[in-house]
Formats: sequence, structure tokens, C-alpha cells
Amino acid sequence: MIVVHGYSPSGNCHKVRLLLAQLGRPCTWIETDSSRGETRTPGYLAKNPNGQVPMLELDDGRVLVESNAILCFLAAGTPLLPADPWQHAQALRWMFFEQYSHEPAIAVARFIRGWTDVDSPRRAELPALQARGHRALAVMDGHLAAGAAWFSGSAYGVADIALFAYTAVAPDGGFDLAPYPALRDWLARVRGTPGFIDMPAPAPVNAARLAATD
Ligand SMILES: N[C@@H](CCC(=O)N[C@@H](CS)C(=O)NCC(=O)O)C(=O)O
Repeated sequence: MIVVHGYSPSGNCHKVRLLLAQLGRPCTWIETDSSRGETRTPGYLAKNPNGQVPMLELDDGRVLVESNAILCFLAAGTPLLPADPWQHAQALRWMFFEQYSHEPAIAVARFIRGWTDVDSPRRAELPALQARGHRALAVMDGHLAAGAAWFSGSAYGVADIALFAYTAVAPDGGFDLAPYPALRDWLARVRGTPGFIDMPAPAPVNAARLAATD
């Protein structure tokens, strides 16, 4: 059976869990708390020298890292990864956008608010991250407001899963989604797709920090 090393409250890891659930594929989930250094042990680094989750391990010992590469691998040959080259490229376009323009701002703002001390110097990064994250959210909202229903080409798929992960929890990073009605409608559409599962809640200590106002 497929093994996923993942940290449950991580959006990057939840992408993999959500896709597997929607494909109806069971997995063995090995909880690996990246916030406690569990991805930096010698044993883990031997498999993934980049020291991050998620990491997929196949029965034959092959290992795949990078959440969006994992999504493409698992969804290959299914309707969740378009076969048509143009539609396929649209999905990739949004997955690259997610990793460069979206996740580094929105996920990092959420991490700083929920996983660092309230007096951490990293909190000074929040205004710039929030400005960058709002630019990404506005780009997404504009795509949807122009008439697109999804980000994975013409149907729901891997790019929607990739973008959903941290957009759904963007309020944790201090992002108000009220100015983005098309984005909020899309979040609801994703939640309505067959087999959808929500991301597990963070530990109480992290949830309490996320709930506090800055
Ligand atoms: N580009 C990577 C990012 C993965 C990532 O940032 N993982 C975080 C958890 S969300 C992690 O493992 N951080 C631990 C570390 O970097 O030490 C992906 O999409 O898989």
C-alpha cells in the first residue's frame, strides 16, 4: 500500500490526503511533525534530503516528494488530471502559480501566526506576506469571476486541490476572504465534490495562536 509521510495540519500534505480520498485509494499515513524537526532526522533525510513533507513511498521503495508532483503522479490517467495538452497545461500553470505566488505567502503567514511564539521576530514579516498573498487571491478571484469554474482546465482536478489547500485556511494567515466572492463560491464548490474531506484541525496550542488577533 502507498505510504504518505505527512503532517496533518499542513496544506501541502492535505493535498495528497484529499486526492487519495477522492480517488478512493487507501494509504498508510505516517504522521511526521515537520514543526518538531521530524523531517530533519538522519533516517528521514536519507529518503528526502530536502527534509520536508509530504513524501510518498511506493511498495517498490521509490520515493516522490513535492506535493504537486505527487498530485500529478497519483492523478495520472484519471479525470482529475486532464489528458488534453492544453487543459493539462492549464492545470500545471495554476500549480506552478500556487507554489511560487500563493503558498510562499499564504502558507508562511499561517505558519508564522500559528506555529511561532507571539513575540517571534518573524511576525514582522506578516504585512509583506499578506500584501503578496492578497495579490494571489485577487488573481484567483479574477480568473473565476471571468467565468471559469475551476483551475484544472474545464473540470475539477489537481490544480483545484493544490490551490484549495491553503486558500481554505487563508483566514488563519490573517487573510479576509470577504472581498473575493468568486473565490468563496469556488471554495464551496470544491467542498461539494465527491469524496471531499477537510483538513484536520491543528493541535490546540497552534489553534489558539491562530484564533488570536494580531
Ligand atoms: N514545495 C514543497 C513544500 C513542502 C513544505 O513546505 N513542507 C513543510 C510543511 S508544510 C515542511 O516539511 N517543512 C519542514 C522544513 O522545511 O523543515 C511541497 O509542495 O511539497
